[in-house]
Amino acid sequence: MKKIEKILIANRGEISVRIQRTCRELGIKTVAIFSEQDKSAFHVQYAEESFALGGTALADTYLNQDKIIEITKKSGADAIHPGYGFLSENSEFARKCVENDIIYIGPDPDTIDLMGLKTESRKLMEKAGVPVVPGSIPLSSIEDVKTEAKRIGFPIIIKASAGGGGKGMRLVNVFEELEPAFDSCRREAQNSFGNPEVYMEKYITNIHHIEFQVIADHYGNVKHLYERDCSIQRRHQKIIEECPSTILTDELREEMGEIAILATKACNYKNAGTIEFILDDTGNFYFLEMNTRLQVEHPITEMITGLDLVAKQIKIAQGESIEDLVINRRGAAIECRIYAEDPENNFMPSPGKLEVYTIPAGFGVRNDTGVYSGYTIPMEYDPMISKLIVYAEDRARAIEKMQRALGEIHVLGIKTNISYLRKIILTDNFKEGKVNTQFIEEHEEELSRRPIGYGKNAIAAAAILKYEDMMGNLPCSKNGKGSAWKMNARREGVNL
Ligand code: MV4
Repeated sequence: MKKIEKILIANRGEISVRIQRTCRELGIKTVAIFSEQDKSAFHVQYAEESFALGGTALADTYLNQDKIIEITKKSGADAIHPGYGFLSENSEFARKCVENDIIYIGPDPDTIDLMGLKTESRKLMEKAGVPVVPGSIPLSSIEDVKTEAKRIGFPIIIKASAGGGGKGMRLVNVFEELEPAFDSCRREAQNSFGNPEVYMEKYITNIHHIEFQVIADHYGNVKHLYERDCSIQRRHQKIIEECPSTILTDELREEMGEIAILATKACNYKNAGTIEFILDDTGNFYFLEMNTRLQVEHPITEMITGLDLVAKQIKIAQGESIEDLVINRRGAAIECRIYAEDPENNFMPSPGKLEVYTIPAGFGVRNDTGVYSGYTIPMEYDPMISKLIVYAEDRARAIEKMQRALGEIHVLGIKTNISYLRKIILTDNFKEGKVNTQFIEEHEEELSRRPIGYGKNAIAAAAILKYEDMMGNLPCSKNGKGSAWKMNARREGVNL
């Protein structure tokens, strides 16, 4: 057992800050890394020590394994937390950490490899008694594809073995579409993952995307921290996540939780992970994949269990047991992902300077962010501004709280999806808990209507505050900067 004293966070933005906050609480020193573009980023300012990666391209910066290992050694950090994205599911990187005597806060490299290849993980899960979607082994010829499609029955979905998270998939409804889908899926698999292997699954319709958070220590103890319902997605991008799921009965929750633990044990998993299931309308559920990292939406699980997942990750990595950990759940939590994008222009990313950014607060409100007022969101990275997380005694109160908290965010200078999120949670179906993966498509018309205005007094106040900040407390003049702010706000659909 080695107490971790200093952690390098191999990431940027909100997740770097999120991890550092727990480190600070635990008395662990933090080391941040940054690209050229991120010189003035919040995660750099927050850390005790920061090192420039010296470049702008991803391969030179957040994906530069050797450089990150070198900085870790130079800084004297004894562990690396990979966050999500970037190197977080890269077994080669995890292996390099181990070889260099650096604690990797995550599972073993072999487990990452195993779960990265979907055909391998399917095989393993099937053997362990975990339900998987009816499907095939790897397919190498079009003859095999045709035979398997006939056996499984349409609709089917062709997936890249090395894929995941919605990339490298082809839905096929009729026999004639098989060959072109197979060819293009193989090509995309080769280009995106460097591995052309594909396989086939029965396509399950009318589904809910339910994932179970699990944690496992080094002594064979595995526990689940209940589910997250991530059914509200747009083009495989999750936008709202919640727990508990509205469609799980206590009985089904217990059954899926047990299967999640079984799946975790089957791959000798250690640290925090997520078992992704699809659940159909008739209560059948299937293992889809395992995410071998901390996930974007982990805070909602923290809110309902009261447990700090990053703290658990660190303690597990330094050899502590979770045997005595009792996991309870209480209330309801919802997360909205606030993006710098324009819902009125096909969700085009809207990077640029956040001239005004007000942070929501109050009872049950959590705002995880890596930006600040005056910061320029770079165009090279994911344009997420923040994750707004609310917690309340039940779902109805959580929705009210989310609506209130969304109204407290005022952004000037760039476009955001805030009004779009407000419209989603105002729909009757969302309020009634009728969410599935088709939700966004089925509500397209309703969600494309004119945005709901921000609180007009608050936005005017924010504009005037910003104006006074720039001009030194002069009253707002008719033709000065103040009216430009108002014009901006009007263009965003606000009636000033
Ligand atoms: C599926 C599926 C239905 N049937 N596989 C999407 C992300 C990746 N982890 C796997 N995904 C899916 N795989 C079978 N056999 C449905 C999804 C899926 C989905 C599909 C279309 C639109 C939204 C979706 C959201 C979650 C999961």
